Amino acid sequence: MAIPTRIGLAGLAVMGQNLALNIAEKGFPISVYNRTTSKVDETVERAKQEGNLPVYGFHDPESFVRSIQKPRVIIMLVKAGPPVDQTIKTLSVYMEKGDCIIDGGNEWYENTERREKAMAELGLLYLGMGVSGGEEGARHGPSLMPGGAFEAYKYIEDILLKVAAQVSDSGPCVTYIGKGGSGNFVKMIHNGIEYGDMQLIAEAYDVLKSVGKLSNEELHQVFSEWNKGELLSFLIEITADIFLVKDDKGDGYLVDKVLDKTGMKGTGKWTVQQAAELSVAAPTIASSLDSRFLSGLKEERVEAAKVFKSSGVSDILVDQAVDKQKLIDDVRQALYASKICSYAQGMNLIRAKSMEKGWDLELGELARIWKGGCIIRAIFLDRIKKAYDRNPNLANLLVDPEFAKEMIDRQSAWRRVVCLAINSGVSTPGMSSSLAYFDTYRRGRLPANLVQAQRDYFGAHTYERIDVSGSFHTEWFKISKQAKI
Ligand code: 2AM
Repeated sequence: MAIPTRIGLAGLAVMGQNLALNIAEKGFPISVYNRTTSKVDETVERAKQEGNLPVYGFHDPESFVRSIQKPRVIIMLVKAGPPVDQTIKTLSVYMEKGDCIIDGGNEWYENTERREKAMAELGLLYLGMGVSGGEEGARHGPSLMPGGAFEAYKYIEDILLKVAAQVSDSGPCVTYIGKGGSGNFVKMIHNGIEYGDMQLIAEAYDVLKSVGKLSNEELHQVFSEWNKGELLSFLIEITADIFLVKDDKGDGYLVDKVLDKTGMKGTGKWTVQQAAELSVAAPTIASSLDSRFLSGLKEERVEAAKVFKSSGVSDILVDQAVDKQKLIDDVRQALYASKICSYAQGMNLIRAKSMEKGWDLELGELARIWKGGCIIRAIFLDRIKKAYDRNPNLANLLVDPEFAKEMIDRQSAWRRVVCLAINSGVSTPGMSSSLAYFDTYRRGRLPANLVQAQRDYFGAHTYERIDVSGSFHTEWFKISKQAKI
């Protein structure tokens, strides 16, 4: 038995099992532990089946911890929240100064910072590491976002570099993110961006299906074709696959039988809450969250559809004749332009938090480690990385010269799709809010002057002028009553 092992992993649900097997497969003997011991045996059995991988199971926390070489590093993959605290408590009593615990769950970044401080008092190191890529990624190469004690990162850098997804032109999908809870924060924003991507793809599907009347076979072809160009990504690829799957319980395709209610675990909500906290506009991500909320109101929506139908309003308002090929091409461009806006919002959220916390995060490096392994992996991320390489202080992705050109080239198609959707009564909140974001951001003058005048009118909040510096207040009520037009 290769004891002491190089590293330990506690929490053997599917993600934990797969990550443990991945680490072992890369040549690092690993100790594993789980509260429910049957999962330990299951993991050891899998390790045997999958090529006699060096995975060593333990049923009690003490022998588990002691089996790991010093300084000990243990990755935890348990449910976020109190289970993490309980697992830390169980394991830390057997750990010694200089040992390290890594939380690989989707944890709220402030919990990680609280735990890092508490652990430091015991002389222990702590990392919060975002792990993206689902079960498949965990087993064969995830994108890893470790943040916290740099010294702890260094202990296991060699492991992470091998375990992470490998992208031929840009290396392993891992980097030291930064201090504190930055790894969890970046993973949270990654998930918010993922919400946006999925919503935008769903809207493209809805417009093509509901307005363009494309069949599932045609949708498969369209998405497969898109996956060869600028939209090439994991999510487009799996979307193309979904349209091929026939219903195993009846006629037709399975996607048409799936209930239109989206679940969620919270990271999208946290992203939008953070956007509000940081005063950073993230309308595409927010609209994808709202869409999930509204999707949950299935029964209400079915009733509402009846109310409007009886008043003569059907789901699709206008049965317009559309040129299918043109629509497909327009929707592709609308999707791409909307996606740029969504990523611009996510990146700006990360930058704002980085400045607030002094994390010094490198946005281009984040785009690089998202190029493989994770759910939002896409060829497009290479363009984002290059944009930040050209200018690390880029105020917004939209004003990078290359992205700006792409937006200009696509804006006519984008507007046509949003107009068509609006006129057809098909909601496209992600595409519409992306377009509104673009149209707001690119205007030198907004109607905010009027809002500011209203604020000064009713609340004497004062206003600034475009021509004279200083802060001003006007008796709007009195003057307007005296005014004659
Ligand atoms: P279990 O198999 O004993 O339930 C995902 O649920 C993982 O988190 C599982 O490995 C699960 O262990 C673990 N987990 C959930 N709550 C836990 C707790 N309070 N203490 C330890 N592990 C926990």
